[in-house]
Amino acid sequence: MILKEIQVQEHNESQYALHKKKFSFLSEALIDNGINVDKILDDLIRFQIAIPSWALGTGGTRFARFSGGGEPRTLEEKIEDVGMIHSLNKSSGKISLHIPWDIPKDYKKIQILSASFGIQFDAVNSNTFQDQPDQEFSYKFGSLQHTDKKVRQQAINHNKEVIKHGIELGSKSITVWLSDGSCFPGQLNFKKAFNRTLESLKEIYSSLPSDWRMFVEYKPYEPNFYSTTVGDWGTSLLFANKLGNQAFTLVDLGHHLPNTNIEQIVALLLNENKLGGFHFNDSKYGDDDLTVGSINPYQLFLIFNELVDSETPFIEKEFGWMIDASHNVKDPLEDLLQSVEAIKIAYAQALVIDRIALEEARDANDVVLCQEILQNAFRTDVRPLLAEARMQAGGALNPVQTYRYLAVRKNLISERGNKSVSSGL
Ligand SMILES: [Mn+2]
Repeated sequence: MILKEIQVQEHNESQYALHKKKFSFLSEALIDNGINVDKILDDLIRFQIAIPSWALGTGGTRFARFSGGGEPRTLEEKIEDVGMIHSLNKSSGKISLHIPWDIPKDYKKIQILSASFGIQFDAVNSNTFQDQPDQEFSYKFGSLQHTDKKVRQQAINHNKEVIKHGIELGSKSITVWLSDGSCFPGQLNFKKAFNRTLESLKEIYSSLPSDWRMFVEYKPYEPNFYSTTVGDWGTSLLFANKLGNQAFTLVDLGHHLPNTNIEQIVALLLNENKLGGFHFNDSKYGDDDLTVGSINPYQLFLIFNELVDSETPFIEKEFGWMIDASHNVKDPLEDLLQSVEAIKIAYAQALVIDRIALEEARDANDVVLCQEILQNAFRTDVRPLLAEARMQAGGALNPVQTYRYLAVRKNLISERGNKSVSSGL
């Protein structure tokens, strides 16, 4: 199903009068506070967040998977679904592919298709956390860390192949997430595992084109439950520093132990010029991969507070902005629309922080005022700014509502069937 801009605009018209009222009220208040509203709108229009190819179908748990129907069956249909999201929100002009789930058969055709939706290719993702039917050696005891050089070499070659697919599609980065680690004390020699992983990563790194970046993603536990070889941001940063200036740390919000101060990690990585990008999601207990902003929107805002607080204009930073969420009970496309919205709300709220006043209050140790300034911004309802930016870019004033009004899922089910299953987890 392909949306026409006119369908979106027609639905916008029914909501325009109310939007105009809300937007005028907010923009007048912001302008009174010396905020450049046009610049914020421009920044919001330019900020694009990549959709992961694996989030377009219903995610599962290790217990069950309940398909919602109409899921994309091929890479072409996944790109079509990202095109659908992008035509509604004008903020998802990128897709992040997972190899081997999304190996293109015809690069040129895929590029023409994605360009027709205005979609570019963000980071490609390798997969050495599960065995593929045709592979010679098993990753049961790890991949890049494995004790057997032959297994490590197979995993290295896979990563090099992922880079090759990425080059063909115009991607500029690879994300390496390893499930390597151990389940029981004594199973693994930590130092040897680290050094073998480093040696393997070095070989992959050496095949990176000069304009590419490598993102090293960390995670504290699962599927290994005693140790993970790239277990935290410090370990990822160690690897990135040893690899060179094309290697960076990737922060997946769900890959932290409960109550970790993620915004401080982000600030320090920015300070070291080693922040590569994000996998956005939300969680209450572990790596829950819930909709961004559904559990802890204040944390998301505090992360954007750090991102905006920088010499380099935020929008010119070349980070990988990616969602990594997938679950069982929502329509995946509605879920992704909600996630993108939550990210952009946090961004817009961070843009309305009075940064000069905040820095002065910090210097004066006025703790109360610091909190007042931050929370004034966090409690500003910036949604009319997002709606205005989307409308100016040709998208929907209210993407989820428009999606439902146009009965997109019903159409997808009639096109693809009720029992289609998306490739992936
Ligand atoms: Mn991730």
